[in-house]
Amino acid sequence: MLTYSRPTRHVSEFADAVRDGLTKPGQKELPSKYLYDEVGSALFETICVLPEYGLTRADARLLETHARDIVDQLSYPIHVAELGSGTGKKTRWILEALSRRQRTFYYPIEISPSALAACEKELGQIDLVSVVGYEKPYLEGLRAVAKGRDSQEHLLVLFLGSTVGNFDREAGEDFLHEVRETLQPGDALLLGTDLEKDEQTQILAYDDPAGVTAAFNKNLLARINRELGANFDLSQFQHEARWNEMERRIEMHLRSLRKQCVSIPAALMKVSFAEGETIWTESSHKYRAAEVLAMAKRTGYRCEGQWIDGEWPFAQNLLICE
Ligand code: AVJ
Repeated sequence: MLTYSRPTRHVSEFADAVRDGLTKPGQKELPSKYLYDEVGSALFETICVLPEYGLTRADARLLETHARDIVDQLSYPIHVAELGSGTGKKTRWILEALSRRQRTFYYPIEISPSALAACEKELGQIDLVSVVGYEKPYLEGLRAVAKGRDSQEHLLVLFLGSTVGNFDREAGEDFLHEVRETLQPGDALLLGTDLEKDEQTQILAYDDPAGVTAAFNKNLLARINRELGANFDLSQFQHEARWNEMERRIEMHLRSLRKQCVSIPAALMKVSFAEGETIWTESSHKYRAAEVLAMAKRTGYRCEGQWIDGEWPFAQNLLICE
């Protein structure tokens, strides 16, 4: 029998989430935010350079091409907060465009310490840009940033990479509304949204032939083994990417290849799987350009600009708080 020293807050939160998700009646699930530990974040960086995953390149291309037009629509002085900055690579274009007009503070909000450190290093070197990282969940971090600002300063919030697509459509809209509530009129939200495209292209983006996305997905089980002392046999689970036509989203699952039982000591549980049963680990909702505008309008923004990539349907939406 293994014993554990008193778990840290972070470990017990993870353990609670794992227990909740794996004891759900019907479809088992795990929250996608736990995909991004140090290994997961590194695997995601690799996904971003896969030929099949055009999303990140489209996102970056739009920022590189239109950074000037985007910053021309803002009210000054303005500082930048980014939700889930990752390593912050594509943010450089916006920060450089802003630094031509003013000294800029940049507040990356990121739960992965390794990604946050990389981001501080990558973007801390731009002239006239000061980086202050927050290792916090999105809204908690954003509230802290908003609280610390002077009354005449505006905020530009970046929510790039179609991360909003991880939320169900309704929860995504609620989230935009919550972001709006932490902001002031004239503040801005730059929202990246992946657009619907043909099914084959979408599936391949989440089930690449080199197996990087499969490794990214399975790392969640490896993380449960590492952090919660579990005994998942990774060779007995298979990565699966599905297009859910009704919900217009890609779903990632892990399929149990046989009937099996796994124990997760730090979550005080044993869990059994039927052959073929899946754990649902992530959703990536895909949008229509007009749908994003309607969503923005309902949640308290007006859209000042929508830029769509010509190669990989993806939209950059500049939303201004009413
Ligand atoms: C970082 C959430 C935008 O949904 O496309 C990539 C994550 N998962 N491949 C996405 C992801 C599998 C990605 N987001």
